Amino acid sequence: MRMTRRLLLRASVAAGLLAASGRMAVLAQAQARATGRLIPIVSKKFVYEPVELTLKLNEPVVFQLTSLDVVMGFSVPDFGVRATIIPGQITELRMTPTKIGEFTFLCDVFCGSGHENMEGTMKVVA
Ligand SMILES: [Cu+2]
Repeated sequence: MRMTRRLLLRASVAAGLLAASGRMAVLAQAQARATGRLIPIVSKKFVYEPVELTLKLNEPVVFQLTSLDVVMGFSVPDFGVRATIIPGQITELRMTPTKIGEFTFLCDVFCGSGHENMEGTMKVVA
């Protein structure tokens, strides 16, 4: 009887440890997802602010995109990433620049008469 109780105690301690380590793994994943320099970008017809970004090679960034008026897009074709920006929300887009140079980011959601010229420059430096 005493033996069984001890075994049960051990089993519950082991289960508790497993649950705790599982929670820690989830926390570590959340931290990894959140890692990256935060770069707020505000869009409105038909500009981005800032219109020029300087990023470091291989440094992960998280763009925090907002729109002051209509639905916009934010696309960086050279890095194969894009997002749709909904007014009143912060849209997060992660990217790690893996090549040096000057690249264009642009709106890829038709937003009005100035849409075709809505773009900015992304410099990636060593
Ligand atoms: Cu647009």
